[in-house]
Amino acid sequence: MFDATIYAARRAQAMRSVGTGVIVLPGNDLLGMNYKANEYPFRQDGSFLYFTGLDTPSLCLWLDCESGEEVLCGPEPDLMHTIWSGPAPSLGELAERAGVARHGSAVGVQELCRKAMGNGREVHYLPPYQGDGVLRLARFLGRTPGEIEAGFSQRLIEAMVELRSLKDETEVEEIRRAVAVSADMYAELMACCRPGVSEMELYGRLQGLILSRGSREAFPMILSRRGEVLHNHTHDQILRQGDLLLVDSGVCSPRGYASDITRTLPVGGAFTPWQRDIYEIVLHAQAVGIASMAPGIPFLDCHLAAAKVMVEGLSALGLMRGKPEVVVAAGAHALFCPHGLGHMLGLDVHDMESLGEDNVGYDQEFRRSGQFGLSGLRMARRLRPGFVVTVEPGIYFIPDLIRLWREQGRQTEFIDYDALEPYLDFGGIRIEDDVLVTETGVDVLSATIPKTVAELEDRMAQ
Ligand SMILES: [Mn+2]
Repeated sequence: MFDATIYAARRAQAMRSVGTGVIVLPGNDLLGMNYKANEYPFRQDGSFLYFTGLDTPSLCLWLDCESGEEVLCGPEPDLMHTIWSGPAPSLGELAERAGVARHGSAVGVQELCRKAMGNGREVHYLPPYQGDGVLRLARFLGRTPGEIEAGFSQRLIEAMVELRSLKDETEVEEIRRAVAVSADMYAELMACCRPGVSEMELYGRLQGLILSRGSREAFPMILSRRGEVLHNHTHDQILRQGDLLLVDSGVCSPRGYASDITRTLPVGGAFTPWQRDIYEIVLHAQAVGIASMAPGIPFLDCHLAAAKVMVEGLSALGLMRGKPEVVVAAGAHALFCPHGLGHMLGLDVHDMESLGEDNVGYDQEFRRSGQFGLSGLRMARRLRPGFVVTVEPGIYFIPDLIRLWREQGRQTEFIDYDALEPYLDFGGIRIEDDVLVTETGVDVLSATIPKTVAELEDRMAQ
């Protein structure tokens, strides 16, 4: 945990921003995997963690925006808890750690809510994303689950996004610590990514390394020789000479901040000429995307700049044609890159996505496009110092998508479908780094993890 004063200052800022009414912020509960007592590993809610630092299930934070009163509610650990799960700090101790003056029972929050509503006060809460969270709020507020899902507070969302978007030095340091574990993990990957090794064996080794560093995954790892499947969570293949292996992975720092890194490696240690051509395009697109970033620049512009580089590169290979600005405006490049350039990173790997992607990555100035590809851009708005954003361009050859577009005669002005035929089993390449926006430009937090062709081939030859 950070010092209690940090959490107190964050809460005070949120109460000032929301201004009137009360805030009720439930933390996450334990979730049953196949029955109640066999639980998934516990993961605290990002906003609750941001306000309390408490990684304990079943708590709820109550904040009165007008009086400044703060209450931490939850169950008091009892003898049965000690017998089955070990001794745990009392609720009072937890409240003290988080700098919250008062604490109360789990039912206390319901009384506080009902009393506030009885006095005609507004109760602000964030959109719940787990069934249990919906039901808890429904109980607290005496509303139906449907009413709860619709009744979240836009004002509280905006206050949270403003606060959590701007990472201070201690938070950036946490992300650096997560990135350091990822760097070790990718070094291990480069040492053992060989033909004949199964994806599952690599997956197990990397999991072991993460755990041995006292860390855990921020999201389920993508590790696949079929990188063109964007969120491929299967690990059932054997690596073959000449494959590309795509690994997209992130871990949690001690205080819960995430890293999110992707590397694509040549199995056997050397890229084929075709692979190198595509790899260099993605790498160049990433470099241009990062170089475009600065305070005040819309991330949308960085996305479009990277997209143009991909069009130029694919045109040089004879796969596309046309003026890059025109091609990108038409969205033809999305055949190869159907996702956005990146997203915010913080306590959540897609930071604050539970608050609604548009609330985090868009604002009054930028509205989400409906165009295929661009519609997947999670973050468009202007960058500010303190933002941490991933930059992750990719080029994928998705056979079903290519065939469909060809059949439909889509974007034929810009795409040479005949030239694409030999690429149908190419797979996909993505390169992802974590980038901090500074007062003057950017700091690539994951810059030490090898990614140039020469670095990767050198490393894998060792
Ligand atoms: Mn990412």
